[in-house]
Amino acid sequence: MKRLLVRLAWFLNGLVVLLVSPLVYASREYNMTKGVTEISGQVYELHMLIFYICCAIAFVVFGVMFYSILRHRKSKGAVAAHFHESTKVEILWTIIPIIILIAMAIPATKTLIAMEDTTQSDLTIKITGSQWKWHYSYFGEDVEFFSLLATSDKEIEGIEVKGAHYLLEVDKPLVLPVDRKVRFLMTSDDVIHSWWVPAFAVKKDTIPGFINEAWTKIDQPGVYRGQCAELCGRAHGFMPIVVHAMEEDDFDAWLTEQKALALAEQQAAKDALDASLSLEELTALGQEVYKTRCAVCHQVSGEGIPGAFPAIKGSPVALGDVDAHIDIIVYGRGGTAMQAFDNQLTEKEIAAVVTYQRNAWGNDTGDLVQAADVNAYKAKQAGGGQAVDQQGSSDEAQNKAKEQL
Ligand code: HEC
Ligand SMILES: [Cu+2]
Repeated sequence: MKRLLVRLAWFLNGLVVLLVSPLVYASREYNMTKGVTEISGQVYELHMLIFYICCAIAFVVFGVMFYSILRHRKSKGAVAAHFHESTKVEILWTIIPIIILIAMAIPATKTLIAMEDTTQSDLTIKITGSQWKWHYSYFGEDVEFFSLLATSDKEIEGIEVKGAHYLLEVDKPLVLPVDRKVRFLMTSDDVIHSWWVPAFAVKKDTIPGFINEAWTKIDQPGVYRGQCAELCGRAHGFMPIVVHAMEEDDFDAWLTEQKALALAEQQAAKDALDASLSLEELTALGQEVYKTRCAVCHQVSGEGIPGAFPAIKGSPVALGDVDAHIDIIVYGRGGTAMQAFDNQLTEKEIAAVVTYQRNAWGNDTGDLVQAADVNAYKAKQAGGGQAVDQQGSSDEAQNKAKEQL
C-alpha cells in the first residue's frame, strides 16, 4: 500500500511536469530572448538558472505535499500528531532557503556588477528624455539629434492599416557601432523616463537633475527596438527607441557624414537670417513643424486639451504680442509641459511655426515672422549685440568640459 502511494505521488508530480514541459517548450516563443550583447546573454542565463531552481523547488515541495496528502488522508484513519515547535524543522527551513538564496545571489551579483561597469568605453552618448522624444548627443563629436515617433496619425487613428513596426519606428534612429563599448549618460528634461532596449539588456531611468550611466557592446549589426519604460504622461507610449547597429567602418563613415551635415545646417541657419519667406512658405513649413512637434499636446485642430494643454486657436498669446509668442516657444514655460524649443528647432522653424499659429484656425493676424525676428528677439533677451559672442564662448566652455570628461 505504501509503495502504491509513493508511486501515486510521483505519478501526480510527473503529471504536473508533463503538463508544464510542453508549455516550457512553447514558451520559447514567449520567453525572454538572449539578446545581442554579452550582458544580455548573461542576463538570459541568469533568468533560466533561477527559473530551473524554482522548478526544482516546486517539484520537491509539491512532491512532499502530494505524498503527505495521500499517505495521511482521513479516510485511511490518519490521526494528526499534536506537537508544537520542532527546533530541527525550524533550523532546516531557515538554513535551506538561506543556502538557496545565497547560491542565487552570487551569479546575480556578478552580472549586476558587470552591468554597472562603464569604464573603458570607446564612445559616450548622452541620452535625454523629454515629453515625448529622445535626444541623442555624441560626446566630443558635435553630433546630436532628436529622435521622434514616425508612425503616422492615420495608423494611430485606425484610418490606415498599421505597419509592422507600429509605434516602434522613429524618424532618426540612434546609430551605434558593433564591437565597441558604448557608454550612455542618461538624464531628462522634464519627468522620469526610462530608456529600454531589451536586446541589449539596458533599461535605465532618466531622471531630471540626475545622470545615470549604462553601457552596451553589441555583437551583431541590425535594427533593435525599444520603448520608454516609465509612465511619463499622455504620449508615454509614443516615444519608441530604434537603434541601428552598424559595422565599425560604416559607423565611422556615418559619423563623418553627420558632422558635415551639422556644419551644413549651421550654414543654412545663417543663410536663413537673410532670407525673407512668403506667408505660403512659412505656413507650409510651420504646419509641418506644428504637426510633428506641437500637435501631441495642442492637437492638430489647435484646440488643445482643456485642463491640460491650452488651445492655440483663439489663444491670447497667438493673437497678441509677437515677442511674447516667440518667447514661450524659444524659452518654454518653466514648470509646465511647455518646453523650451530653442535647441530643438532652428530659428527658421520657430519663425515658421509662430507664423503658422498666428494664421491658422481663424487666427487671422496676417503676421509674418522671419528667422531674423526670432534671432533678434533672442539677442535682445541675451543682452544686446553680444548675445552671439556669449553663446559662442559658452559653447566653447561646454566643449572643454566635455573633453575633460
Ligand atoms: C508636451 C506638451 C506640449 C508640447 C509638445 C507643446 N506645448 Fe505649447 N504648451 C503646453 C502647455 C502645458 C502650455 C501652457 C503653459 C502654461 O501653463 O502657461 C503651452 C502653451 C503654449 C502657448 C501659449 C498658449 C496660451 O494661450 O497660453 C503657445 C503659443 C504654445 N504653447 C506653442 C507651442 C508650440 C509652437 C509648440 C511646438 C513647437 C508647442 N507649444 C508644443 C504644452 C506643450
Ligand atoms: Cu517617457
